[in-house]
Amino acid sequence: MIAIYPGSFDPITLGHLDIIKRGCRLFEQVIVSVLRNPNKTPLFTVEERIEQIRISTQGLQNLEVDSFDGLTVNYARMRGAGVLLRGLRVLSDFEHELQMAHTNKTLFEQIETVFLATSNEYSFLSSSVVKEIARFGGSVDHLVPQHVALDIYRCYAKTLP
Ligand code: COD
Repeated sequence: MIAIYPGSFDPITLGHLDIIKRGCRLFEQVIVSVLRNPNKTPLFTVEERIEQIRISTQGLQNLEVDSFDGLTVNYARMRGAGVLLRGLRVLSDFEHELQMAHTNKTLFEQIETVFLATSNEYSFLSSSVVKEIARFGGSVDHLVPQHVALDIYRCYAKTLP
């Protein structure tokens, strides 16, 4: 079974990475795919995020990194995937994720959404939290892979006066 793990990954965090590694143990193939979203102004370009994910996931044999635009279910259908993999952290995630899962099911009957509960130590972690800490000069070394932390510091150093 092929599972798609779709997301923004701006940037990838240790929470994402934990879901990816666990997903790779559950499914024959996992495709981590970055949404090309023209309505958002991300910190990193799609190409930069793909590269960050590739470096972070080296050694995972059944993993592919890709990007997509449009509806996730259309992309899943095109890639022959039967599962959308998602992570759950808090109750508010659940409401939003359940709505998305139901909506996706109305668009593509064969698709199943599989939720993995966050590992305890990452339950507070999101890409937004990481960016907020870094923007105000804090350390994100314990929240993202080391090479991603360096990219983030470089990014914010550029924006400082
Ligand atoms: N622990 C566990 N899981 C985590 C953690 C953590 N610390 N951090 C994030 N996650 C999970 C998130 O809950 C999510 O499941 C996934 O990782 C990706 O997170 P993000 O924040 O990088 O990406 P999202 O949630 O912004 O991605 C949203 C999509 C791009 C998948 C969604 O907007 C989408 O499908 N868009 C395409 C248009 C579409 O098809 N719309 C119809 C659906 S209603």
